[in-house]
Amino acid sequence: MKVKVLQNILDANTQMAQKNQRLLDNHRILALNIMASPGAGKTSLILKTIARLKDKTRIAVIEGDIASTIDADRISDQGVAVVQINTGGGCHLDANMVENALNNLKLNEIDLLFIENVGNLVCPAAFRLGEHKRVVLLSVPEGDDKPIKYPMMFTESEAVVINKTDLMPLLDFDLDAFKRKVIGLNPDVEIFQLSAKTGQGLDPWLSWLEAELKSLRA
Ligand SMILES: Nc1nc2c(ncn2[C@@H]2O[C@H](COP(=O)(O)OP(=O)(O)O)[C@@H](O)[C@H]2O)c(=O)[nH]1
Ligand SMILES: [Mg+2]
Repeated sequence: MKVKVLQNILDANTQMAQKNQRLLDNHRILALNIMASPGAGKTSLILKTIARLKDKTRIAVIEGDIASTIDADRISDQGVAVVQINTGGGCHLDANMVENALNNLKLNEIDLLFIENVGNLVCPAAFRLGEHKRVVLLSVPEGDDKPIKYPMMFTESEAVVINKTDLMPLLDFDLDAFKRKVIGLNPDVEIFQLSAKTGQGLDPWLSWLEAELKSLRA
């Protein structure tokens, strides 16, 4: 019985996610669901991307956190439209929350929408939001074994970003082993390695975003 209830919740969420995606498609907005552990660098990557793309791309952000507006304030300081969702304890965003957030954005003025999910390497993977692409960040200090321990996050994503590569010399992160594990789970996934702090390695990530934007508009 419990399984059935959970299934109903997931079905309802999937339907709402499809509705969100239709709305985004109608406005030709590329939406990315950014998922990772707390502190992996989600907000830092969004901020660096804003700094590099905002002159040619209209960007907006939906920030998901259990509490506070700290991240939304950081985004807003850059002059970018942002809506904060506080889940009040919930460990992930769902499609209903995102629908409410979309109602509070000027969709005609957006090309690229980042949805920063709640910091968690487990729950966000199970809930579609209406995004076009799912991106999981893994920062080097978290260790190269995480695809084995949290496989769903890696099987459900279209892109993996290895962040904090500037810390690589200090740690024993095995980059090749990590990539092998990720490709073993998800052979078609895009893998980027960068430092959201220094900006090193950012160009392939930006090129991928620009190509995705272009293909949505083609
Ligand atoms: N050394 C280093 N620190 C980073 C990098 N990216 C983010 N950080 C730091 O990691 C901490 C958490 O970053 P934040 O973007 O808030 O992570 P979030 O919780 O995933 O949004 C902050 O102190 C950042 O300055 C990176 O590439 N290298
Ligand atoms: Mg954040």
